[in-house]
Amino acid sequence: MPPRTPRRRPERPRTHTRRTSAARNDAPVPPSVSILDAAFRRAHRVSAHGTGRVDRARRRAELHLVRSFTVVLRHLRQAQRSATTPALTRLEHELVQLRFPAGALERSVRRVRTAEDRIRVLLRAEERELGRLSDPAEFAGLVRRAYGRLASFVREVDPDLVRLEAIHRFRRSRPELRPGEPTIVVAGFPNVGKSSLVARLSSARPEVAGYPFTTRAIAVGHTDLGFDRLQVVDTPGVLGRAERANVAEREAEATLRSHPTVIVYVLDPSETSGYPFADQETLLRRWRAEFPEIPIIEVETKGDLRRTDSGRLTISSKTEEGIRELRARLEALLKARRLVDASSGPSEGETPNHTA
Ligand SMILES: Nc1nc2c(ncn2[C@@H]2O[C@H](COP(=O)(O)OP(=O)(O)OP(=O)(O)O)[C@@H](O)[C@H]2O)c(=O)[nH]1
Ligand SMILES: [Mg+2]
Repeated sequence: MPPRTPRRRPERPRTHTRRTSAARNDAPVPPSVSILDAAFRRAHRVSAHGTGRVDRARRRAELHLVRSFTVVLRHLRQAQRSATTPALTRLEHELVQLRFPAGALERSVRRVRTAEDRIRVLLRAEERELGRLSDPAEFAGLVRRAYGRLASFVREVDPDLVRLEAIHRFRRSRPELRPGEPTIVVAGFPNVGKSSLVARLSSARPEVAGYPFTTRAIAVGHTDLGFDRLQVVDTPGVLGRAERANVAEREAEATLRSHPTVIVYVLDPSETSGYPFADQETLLRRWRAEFPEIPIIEVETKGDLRRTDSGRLTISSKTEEGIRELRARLEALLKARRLVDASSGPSEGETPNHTA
């Protein structure tokens, strides 16, 4: 009797690199490492049944292929889904464009999809090839080669998987602005008292501090103004230097472009913010021209420090002066637009203004 060829199982490939100096320095582990590790672990937990030795070996090889490829495909799908679901609102899309290179999300999704397609094609080709083989000794070699190709496809999209995860985290770090809900955006120069006012008007408790750019990203609170739910959005300060705007200022302006129901423009006549009143009025004029379709309520805050005779509503987040009046004006404005009173709802032919 000829000596039996020892049955060779494909070795489970090692996906954990040895601890290199980079790894010791806590360099991030590429996503492909954990994806492939999960895939190969899953593939090697199979038990194959069959009528004979060859049959069983073939079945085992087939299961190794199908299981490992399926796990990888599931991870790639999940990576795309977590970055793109729920579908980005127009504002979210703008915010992502501001924080990431232009077109980065679309590019990464496309590349990961292409990798998925190539992996599916590879799986079919390897399954066909396996069907043509008859020697169990060759099965293991085929699986090993297929694993190698699979690994290289996944490694190729490592940068995209990293990017998709970053976009997913970025989206989670921003408040969920509901497109159908009336939205009040509080905006103005830095350090004028926007966050203090948002805290007075809504459930939000944003950080308040006596220096500019305390608020670096939009935040949302809710209020009811006696009726329905309203979103109150706190924004980073804007200096109005269109070409030199930092990313926080551009985030604030993107929020205004998202078509809120009403803007509350906060001016600080005391100039304790550090910015001239005249410059604050210039930005207000610019925005009025830029957003003619959005109602803007102008308020002068820090009324406990300084007041003017401009005729604008004077408020103070310290003493609460004017807050009740501001609420009443907001309520009247929203009611006039039939957005607040739940019983009336939008009238026929009227499309509610909202952040979409
Ligand atoms: N006296 C007085 N101080 C106020 C009032 N409102 C805000 N402040 C102070 O002004 C400073 C800035 O307030 P914030 O609410 O953080 O201002 P902001 O516009 O959100 O600032 P950024 O997020 O940096 O743009 C803080 O020291 C507040 O305590 C007010 O009505 N009266
Ligand atoms: Mg603030």
